[in-house]
Amino acid sequence: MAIRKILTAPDPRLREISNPVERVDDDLRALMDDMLETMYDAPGIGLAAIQVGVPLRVIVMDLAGEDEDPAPRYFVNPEILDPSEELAVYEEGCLSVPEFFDEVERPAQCRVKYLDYDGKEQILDAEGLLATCIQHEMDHLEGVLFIDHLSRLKRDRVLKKLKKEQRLAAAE
Ligand code: GNR
Ligand code: NI
Repeated sequence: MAIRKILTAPDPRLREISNPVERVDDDLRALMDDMLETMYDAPGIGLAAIQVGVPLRVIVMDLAGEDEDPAPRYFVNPEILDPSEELAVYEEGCLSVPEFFDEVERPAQCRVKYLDYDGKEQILDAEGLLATCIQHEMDHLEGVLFIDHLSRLKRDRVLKKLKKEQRLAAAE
């Protein structure tokens, strides 16, 4: 396993639409293992493959609390079914938009159809943070960041700050 570098906005690769996985094989499991290790190291509660520069429809997640046992989840080719009309607001953050958090409104519940770590089809009913996190990660697969759900003023302000930080880091 290896920790990979997480891309940060405005890296254009984060705007790519990720491709469906054709087969859940050992190569794909090696990618998922790396993604999980990278996510734990960051630390974060979810990670989409494009965040490490791989444009495949793969997500890893672990919502277990600090004093709970690890509970890794793997989603390959996920599809959202039956999003609820009821909405919920969560304060979101993103490893690709470091040090910025804001509230985003999304369907409170949804169902996800996906392939698991072994390539077996699964259906999961999600609510609360799980539903929010799945939708945040699904957005990554379409090249969408959580700041795209905010006002243009807020989004442009964040992107400008990130650009400046990257310019300063590159000049070191
Ligand atoms: O670590 C993360 N926390 C988080 C908090 C609220 C809503 C979504 C997330 S996902 C984020 C990790 C990440 O960037 N995943 O793409
Ligand atoms: Ni994110």
